[in-house]
Amino acid sequence: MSGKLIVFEGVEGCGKTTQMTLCSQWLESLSVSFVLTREPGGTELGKHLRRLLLEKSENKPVGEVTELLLYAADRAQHIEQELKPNLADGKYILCDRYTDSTIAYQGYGRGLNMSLINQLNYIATGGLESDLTIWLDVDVEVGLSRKRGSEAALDRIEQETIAFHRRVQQGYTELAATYPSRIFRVDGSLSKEVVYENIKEILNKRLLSILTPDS
Ligand code: T5A
Repeated sequence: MSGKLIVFEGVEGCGKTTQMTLCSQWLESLSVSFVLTREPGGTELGKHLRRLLLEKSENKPVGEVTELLLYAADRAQHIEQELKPNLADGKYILCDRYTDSTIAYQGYGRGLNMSLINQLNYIATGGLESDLTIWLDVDVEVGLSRKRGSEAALDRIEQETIAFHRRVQQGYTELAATYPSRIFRVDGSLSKEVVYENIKEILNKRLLSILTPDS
């Protein structure tokens, strides 16, 4: 596979979508072939799974293990239909969330068994890791207040307790410390423009310098 898998991670409202849009405009200006995708919901099947996972339903709660399996199913489909073919085509993939989300949310957040999560991540991905992961680090209160300030209603996971979101944040902190050559922390509390410049610097240094030595 000759493309690159670049993943954006972080707690709710950390700015992934905003930064992925800016980065895609930059890649376009460099004539780099890329795709934008996300988990859950990067395939037709995944769109259905995303709705099931994120819709708030008072009388039909989603079980924790069910939730884990649905995220794994979404990922397995995404890998086969989107990630592998596009990587084989040499494309850059900007992906909103990947395996670290499952570790942070279902592992640290829900407290599910970490070796089970790692096994499921492996089954879903066949061992495909990101080439580089940008972790947008913001306080959970800041991220959630951004989400509350936007028009969309909070989804099922966003409505979890603050303690849950803090555990997720702790998960990202520990993941970044464990995988320093893959996960790069960017301070997501800075302005959108500054966050973008910081991400661009990392991408340029780590991935794009081969293609665009002068940019
Ligand atoms: N999940 C996912 C699991 O539990 N396990 C898994 O394995 C996986 C894959 C997916 C949910 O599923 C969970 C995690 C999630 O709960 P999502 O796709 O992340 O959900 O949901 P989105 O709504 O797309 O994303 P977020 O809610 O996390 O928001 P973003 O994309 O991080 O933030 P963004 O860019 O939309 O910005 C939010 C608001 O903040 C403003 C924006 O303008 C916007 O209004 N903003 C800033 N404001 C000030 N300063 C900045 N630097 C700003 N950047 C953005």
